[in-house]
Amino acid sequence: ARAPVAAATEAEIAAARDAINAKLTYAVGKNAVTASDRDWFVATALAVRDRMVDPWIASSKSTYAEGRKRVYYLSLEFLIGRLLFDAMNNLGLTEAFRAALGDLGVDLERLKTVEPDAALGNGGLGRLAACFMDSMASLSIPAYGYGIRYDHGLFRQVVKNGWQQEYPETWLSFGNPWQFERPEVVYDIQFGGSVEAIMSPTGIARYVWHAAETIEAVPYDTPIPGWRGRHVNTLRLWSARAVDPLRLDAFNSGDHIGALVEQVRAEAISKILYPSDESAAGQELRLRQEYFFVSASLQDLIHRHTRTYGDIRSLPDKVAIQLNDTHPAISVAELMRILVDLREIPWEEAWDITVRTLGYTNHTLLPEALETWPVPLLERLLPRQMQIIYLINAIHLEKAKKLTESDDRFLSSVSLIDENNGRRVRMGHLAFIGSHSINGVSALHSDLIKQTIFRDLDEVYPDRLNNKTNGITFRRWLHEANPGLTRILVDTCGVSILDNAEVLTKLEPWASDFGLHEQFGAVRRDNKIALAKLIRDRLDIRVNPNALFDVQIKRIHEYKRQLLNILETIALYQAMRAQPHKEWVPRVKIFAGKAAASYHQAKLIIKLANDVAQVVNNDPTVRDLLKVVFLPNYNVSLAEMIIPAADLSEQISTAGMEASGTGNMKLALNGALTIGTLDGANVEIKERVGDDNIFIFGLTTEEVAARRIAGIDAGDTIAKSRMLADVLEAIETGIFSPGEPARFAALTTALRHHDYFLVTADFDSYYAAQRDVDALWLDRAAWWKASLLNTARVGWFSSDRTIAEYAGEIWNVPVRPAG
Ligand code: DL6
Repeated sequence: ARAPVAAATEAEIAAARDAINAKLTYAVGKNAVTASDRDWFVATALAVRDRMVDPWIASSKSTYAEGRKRVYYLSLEFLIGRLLFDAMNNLGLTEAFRAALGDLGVDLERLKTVEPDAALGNGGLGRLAACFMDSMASLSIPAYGYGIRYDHGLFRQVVKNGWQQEYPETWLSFGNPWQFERPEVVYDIQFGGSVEAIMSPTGIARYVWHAAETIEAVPYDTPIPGWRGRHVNTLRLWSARAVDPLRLDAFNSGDHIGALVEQVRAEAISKILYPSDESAAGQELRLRQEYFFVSASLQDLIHRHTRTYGDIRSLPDKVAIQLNDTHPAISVAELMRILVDLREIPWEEAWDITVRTLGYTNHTLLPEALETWPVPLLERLLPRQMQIIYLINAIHLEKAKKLTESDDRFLSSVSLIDENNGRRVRMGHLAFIGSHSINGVSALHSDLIKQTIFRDLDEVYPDRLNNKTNGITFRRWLHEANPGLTRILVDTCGVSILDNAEVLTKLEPWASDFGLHEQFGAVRRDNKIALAKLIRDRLDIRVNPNALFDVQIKRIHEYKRQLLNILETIALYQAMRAQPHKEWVPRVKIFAGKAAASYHQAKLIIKLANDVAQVVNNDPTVRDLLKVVFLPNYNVSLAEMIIPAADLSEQISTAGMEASGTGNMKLALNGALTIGTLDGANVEIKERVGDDNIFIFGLTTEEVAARRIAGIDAGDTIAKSRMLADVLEAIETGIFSPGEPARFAALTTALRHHDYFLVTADFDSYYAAQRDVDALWLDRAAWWKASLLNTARVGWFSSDRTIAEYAGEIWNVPVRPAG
């Protein structure tokens, strides 16, 4: 497809060619004859990186010169994916580099596939952080992303005989051309030991932490250029290093392994990303990771601040720190320790500085994902921080008592210490109390956190809770992922859509235009052909590009209800078998996503999807009418292939459980129609695209809550639905697991008895909504009108809008859009 931007000039192409050649020769050490695709990729990436350095330095210089406030985004996850097209697109280099490589006999699209995905995140939360980095740079906000440079990102998923297997992922094994190592900037990170109270004539003067263990944090910087390359920010990821590379005495005495033990322990901190999406990994190593990156980041930003402004008291005026979920929540105690113990600032003043500097974003209501740490663990690992948490809690409870003197329930609910489960520190509470702003990530989610987990804290600290509905960067999820569609949008709405997503509304008057429908259809078809080829290459399954591509791509979780989708697939399959000659809408059901390694139900859902695929895809009765595909190893790059090819977007979580979702936004932007519940950001998508252009079904949040209180009687529900009963019976009699009918008993038993996620309750309305989808699909003009209106009306979900809201309402920093 033609790129949506103007072609490059001869001079630009020649300059790109020279730069790539020079890198290939002098940085990679190869010539054109011997160079592999990987060598060409590295040479190209290095040539592109060079173009970022001047604006990077200029951005930093002007931030210092103008005394601008900086934003620090602390996130344990950055799911950035590949960077080559991001960088080239934002710098306006794509066409020059494509042509230059073409002159050198190299295909840029092929090079793209050589770059490994930087999968330093589990899912939505990490991908949001990556979109935010792009938008902060595009809005010229001086910002740093701080995180961990994991040696191994999210595991590689292999599906063997239908079962998920996990293998380590090795994104760094061929080096990383984007990064700048900064070995000269190293911070000591300490753990354990004891706390000494230094006495003065009037009592305790101060506390000194004598740590037992020190490790080093070494930063690696990746420049993040914004749209049109005007501003370049830094993603600074910390790597853990032992102070000494080995214990020489042990080595010399012949203990070659023992000599390395302490080093291995130190370096384990940045070894691997925890593959846990929605549940706190109750591991000591996880807490060590969290403190490691918080301590390094705070030391770094305070060093930068005091070097520039001298006085730490001006921190809230010049610095905003955003905590991405509770993973960096220990920042509250650590910043207090730095201010009180190291800078000798009185407690009240230090607390005021801390609260005015910090903001906290909550990303989930799921109880298992709300981090808590055992008090004894914190006391052992971070003894001084634990003392500070006690003191924060004592002052906080005094304040709370003034509201409700003797209400024990209220006080135990707002306390930082959960006394019900063996004394644990509630990290969400710590982040809440220590921040001036606490936000949810969609309107519904923000309402729900106010009514549930933070209801009582909101009474003590009113006016802190707010909403910032998530967004996505259109640069990656439209311009780069779907250049064909972008070209049409530029031709129809004008080139300013590249700068301002809201301009997409100019498409609305054309929604019924037959010519535009044809163009949209042609691009979608090309994208579907490309995806069909990928499916054939990877799975040896042939799918019909004329069929409706029905897509559910996200982490596998019971609340996301891939199981509901599979049950509907089985029902459809049975209906097709019963009436093979009816006019069916041909469908390809596409699933992709990873399950946490220890999450057995989720892994069983993957197995069921694969087993259903096996039976359906090999049944001649349904021929080309129904195909089921489970694409292994879902990651950012695979999402970029699937999303532009999707006709239908499955957003079917149990209402009240998905905080926001962002895949829902990416798919709607690319023109897929949503079938979904009134959950997360689906609610706002519906408000914007209009009721006629989305398929909503199922229980509402209130109805879900009422059902759970009343006690769910799935047996009753199943008895009332012939179709659902047949589907369950088919699974239980082993139609999809011949010879092993009990294989999926853990799933069907859960459905028949407790069905916490209300799959059975929503089944009939979901099946009916899917038939509405079929009906609209058959009316091609109506379908394309709805598809166009989705694209036209979701401009608001740009992460530029989200970041502008954070900037104006939380961080108090100005934005300067590039366009
Ligand atoms: O806010 C980003 C993303 C939301 O879109 C998803 O709905 C939500 O599930 C996800 N939350 C997490 C929570 N993990 N922890 N802890 O990943 O955040």
